[in-house]
Amino acid sequence: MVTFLAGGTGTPKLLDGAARVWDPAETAVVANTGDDVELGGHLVCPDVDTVLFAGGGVLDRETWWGIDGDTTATHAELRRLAEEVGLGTSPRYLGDDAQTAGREIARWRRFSAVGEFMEIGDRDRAVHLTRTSLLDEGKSLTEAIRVLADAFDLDVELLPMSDDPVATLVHTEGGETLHFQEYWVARRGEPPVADVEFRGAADAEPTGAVLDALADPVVIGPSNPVTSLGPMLALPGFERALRETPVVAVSPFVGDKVFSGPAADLMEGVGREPSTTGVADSYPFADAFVLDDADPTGLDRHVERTDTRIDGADDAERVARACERALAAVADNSVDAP
Ligand code: FO1
Ligand code: CA
Repeated sequence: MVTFLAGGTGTPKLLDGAARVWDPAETAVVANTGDDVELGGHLVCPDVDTVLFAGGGVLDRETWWGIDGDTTATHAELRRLAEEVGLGTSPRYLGDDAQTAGREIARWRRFSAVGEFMEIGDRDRAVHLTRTSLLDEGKSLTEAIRVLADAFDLDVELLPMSDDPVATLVHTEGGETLHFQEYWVARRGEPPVADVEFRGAADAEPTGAVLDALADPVVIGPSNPVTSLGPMLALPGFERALRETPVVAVSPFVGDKVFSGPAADLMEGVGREPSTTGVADSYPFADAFVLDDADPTGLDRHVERTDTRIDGADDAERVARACERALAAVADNSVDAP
């Protein structure tokens, strides 16, 4: 058995090759839910859905979010209506921190659908509607996602990190507090980051299914340590579980160069060096790292090297094999240890 911790695009890209290395029936994927939002009452889970759509063979692989070839008729009409009456298309926060209908719908991740600031495809929206209705019927997020995983014929076990809401909030140098999606989609990741907070994490719990999955060897793909892994690591008991199992992490950096995304800005914002060294500092529980051949970083933990650029399933398989070697080396060491 092996468990992947996934967020953004890094780990989903690695999963494309993982099926050639580990039996999918023996693979669990724990997905970040810190960047989830409710839009017009529909729960959108971007990091869960990237794994869901990739596994179901329908992911838009240009963007790594949404469904390939999806139409956007409803989204276009939501924006047209809002513009028509002068309401615009900026994010509009809703509600307060009250509990609604037994399910916590907290202000900090709840937005109006007026002028919809994220592009939600028509088929994508059907997934959010189904998920939200399953929650309204009383299912947990874990159960709702299991239903969706069955519908998309997923061959891995896909688990949200928690059934409780957690919201990744970006505090800007300008003194604003923005939900991650507002920072990333509406503001294009431009405002300088002063700090990142995982609202709700201290009161949230990893699910039993997640804790079971963390008893197996863990692979952290080249995801963003702050916004993809940060929300998981902020859950009580999560890091403790990782200390007790072999963990290998793939650096999303080559030295101080990042392949894609906002990782460098966000790491600087939280006071971490935006580099492989900063990644290693973020993962004190990791036993081994997979670094790029060209990465000059030296680490005090086991290192396997390969070309870590992932542009397709063959690249992903090569990086997954390096992860497998790293886990084998860590297992051998613990057997040899006195
Ligand atoms: N990213 C964008 O840059 N623009 C969008 O309009 C957008 C819409 C969207 C809708 C559903 C979904 O699941 C993801 C979406 N994303 C969009 C991606 C998302 O903002 C982030 O890349 C992830 O949250 C980071 O993991
Ligand atoms: Ca460990």
